[in-house]
Amino acid sequence: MKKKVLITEKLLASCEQAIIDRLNGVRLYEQEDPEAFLKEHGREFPAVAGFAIPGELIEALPNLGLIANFGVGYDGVDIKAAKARSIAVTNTPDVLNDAMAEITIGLMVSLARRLPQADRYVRERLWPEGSFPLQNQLTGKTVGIVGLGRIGKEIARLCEALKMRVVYFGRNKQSNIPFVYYDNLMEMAADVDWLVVATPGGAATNSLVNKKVLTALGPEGFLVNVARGSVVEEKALVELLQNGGVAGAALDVFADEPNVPDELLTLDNVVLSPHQGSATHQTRFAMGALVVANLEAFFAGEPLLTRVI
Ligand code: 8YV
Repeated sequence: MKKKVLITEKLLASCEQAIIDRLNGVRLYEQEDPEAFLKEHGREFPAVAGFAIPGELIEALPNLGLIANFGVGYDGVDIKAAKARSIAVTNTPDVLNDAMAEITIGLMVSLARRLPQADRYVRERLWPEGSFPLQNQLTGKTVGIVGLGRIGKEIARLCEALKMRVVYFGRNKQSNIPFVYYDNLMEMAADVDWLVVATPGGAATNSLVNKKVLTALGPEGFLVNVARGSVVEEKALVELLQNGGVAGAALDVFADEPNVPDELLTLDNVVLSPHQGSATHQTRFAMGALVVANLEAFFAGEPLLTRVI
């Protein structure tokens, strides 16, 4: 099979370069008329690399055999369309667990201790006028993790190091896990101080953290979302943050990112982050290397490293 890879969107520069140099990569997003380009060249590509791979794109690539997804979450890939044509899909698991856990703790500390406000307090020279108000602490609090997968487990480990009590919700109780399991998310939300969302996105988890769950979390509860905006009912969250129904939220992901609801921008009880959970040099480099390794394995006829379907 002739090596040729379609790069569907802007990826890490070094990853794109490796694909271009070693696998005849072509950037779709740089084409003047991507539709016309696909019409003319679509059949030349046995593989794509990217993270938004809708059904129409899959259709425009009649000889596609591999979708190498840049990211652990592959909710941007039309899995049904890929399955229907037996197209393999790979993702980039594990290499981002530490970065994801790190940002989660960063967001929790930022929200509990109001670090963005504290920074402004010093910059605005308010400190000489009096001390910054006392804030919340994580020590001894209970954190409920929604989705105790590879990332969730790493978050749990760091929360334990912060002397928090960890519980979790997921589809199934896991064996050899020392944390209390809830099969009912609303019940868990009612019992915890912090609810941390680390579950995959997609149809199965759409609005999983709905108004009822958020109401159960309550006026003293904090929400952290590092998963996908789709998992949380954003409108309900905004309402509850506005009327004190939830104490605060730290969000790295949004329903319609990069667009963030205006209401969130004016709230003081939120910390906002531009979907940067995995966005460190070392992690993105490792993710890029895994994308390239999967592509190379595919063209060499070897087993794919991290195949999801
Ligand atoms: C990236 C992610 O932002 O891995 C994921 O699922 O959401 C992130 O690491 C995304 O893949 C785009 O680069």
